Amino acid sequence: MKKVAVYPGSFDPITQGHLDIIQRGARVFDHVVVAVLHNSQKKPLFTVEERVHLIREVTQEIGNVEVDHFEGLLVDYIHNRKATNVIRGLRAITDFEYELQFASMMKKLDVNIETLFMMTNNQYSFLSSGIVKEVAQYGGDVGNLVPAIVEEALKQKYMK
Ligand code: COD
Repeated sequence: MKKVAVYPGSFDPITQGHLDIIQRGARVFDHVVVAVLHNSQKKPLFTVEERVHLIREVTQEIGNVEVDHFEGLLVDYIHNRKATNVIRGLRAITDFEYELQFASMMKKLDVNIETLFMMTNNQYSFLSSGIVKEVAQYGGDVGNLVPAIVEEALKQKYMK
């Protein structure tokens, strides 16, 4: 049976840290679905369509990666996609608390879903979409932190 994993997130926008997890996840699973949360309550910088487009552009050469978006409960989406695993990235100790809660709740909702944690690549351990946006907003260089197409998209956003 094909092993399908979902890598869910806000990805507002995708960073090199996310991309590293996607590349490594694609080596572990037969198929990886990068699932962008469409959350009508939050005001992201990039629309869900923009986020999906940017992720598709930077993952197009990885054959077993698909990019999609979802609304509502992650567990329902996982069932719809007939996936068995969730991939999450772990950076510092501060991630651990939230991720423990997250994985425990997933287990409560469906005992068969296994969450796989991947340690951040050392060079991206400090990296988040939030910090990238903050630096980009004030004209700082985020060139090594996000793919080139994302850097350009950030420039366009903050030029407006
Ligand atoms: N290195 C390694 N991993 C990283 C890095 C980095 N530099 N940066 C981010 N990551 C990891 C994060 O730890 C996370 O695992 C993943 O990448 C995505 O990160 P974000 O910040 O883009 O997305 P999150 O964590 O805000 O996404 C939260 C969800 C959208 C997954 C969650 O809110 C959700 O599923 N919501 C739907 C409602 C639901 O079902 N809630 C209950 C869940 S049990």
